[in-house]
Amino acid sequence: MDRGKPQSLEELTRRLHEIFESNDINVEEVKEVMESYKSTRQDWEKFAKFDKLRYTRNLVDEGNGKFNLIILCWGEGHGSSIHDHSNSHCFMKMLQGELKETLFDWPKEEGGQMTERSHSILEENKVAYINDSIGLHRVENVSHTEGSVSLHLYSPPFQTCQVFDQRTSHKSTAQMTFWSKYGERTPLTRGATKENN
Ligand code: CSS
Ligand code: FE2
Repeated sequence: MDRGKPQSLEELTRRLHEIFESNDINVEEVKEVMESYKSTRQDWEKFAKFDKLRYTRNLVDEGNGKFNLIILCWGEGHGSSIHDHSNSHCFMKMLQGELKETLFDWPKEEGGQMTERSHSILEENKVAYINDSIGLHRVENVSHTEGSVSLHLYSPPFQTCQVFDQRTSHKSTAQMTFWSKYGERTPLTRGATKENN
């Protein structure tokens, strides 16, 4: 089914709802529809909230329980840990600026350094895809002058992931938290960490 390019983030969200009504997800179809939306700042600026210290995670849509659509804002030099995707699909579309993605193999045992497989630069409007069978990755804004904004689709949604220490391969579980939901700052609950992954 081809109905042309989504003309707004809202239209893209509607299309994604339709696609995810089916239980068989065609990765190429999702990539194509996300890539065909041309990023327009007015569509997403109300979700794009930066923090000085860490990248932020801002919930845009809960995808009828099938997926989470999240806008991540990466200040200059901000990056993630090496992490997995909790058996979910991960699609990442650039809305502004660029991000560096470094792929890693799953560690075979703890103790040794993790193997860097490859890296690439994701440019504006491009979409990257990963899942646990492909491997692990680290995502970074390596720019010294520009913030980056990316739109992530995770299906099914997940609240924790595993993070890895590059030098030792040591693995731990990290909680994913939202800096804002639907454009509103999330109140900090007692005991919640301010850490991202
Ligand atoms: N896993 C990170 C972004 S890289 S896919 C997160 O959602 O916080
Ligand atoms: Fe990731």
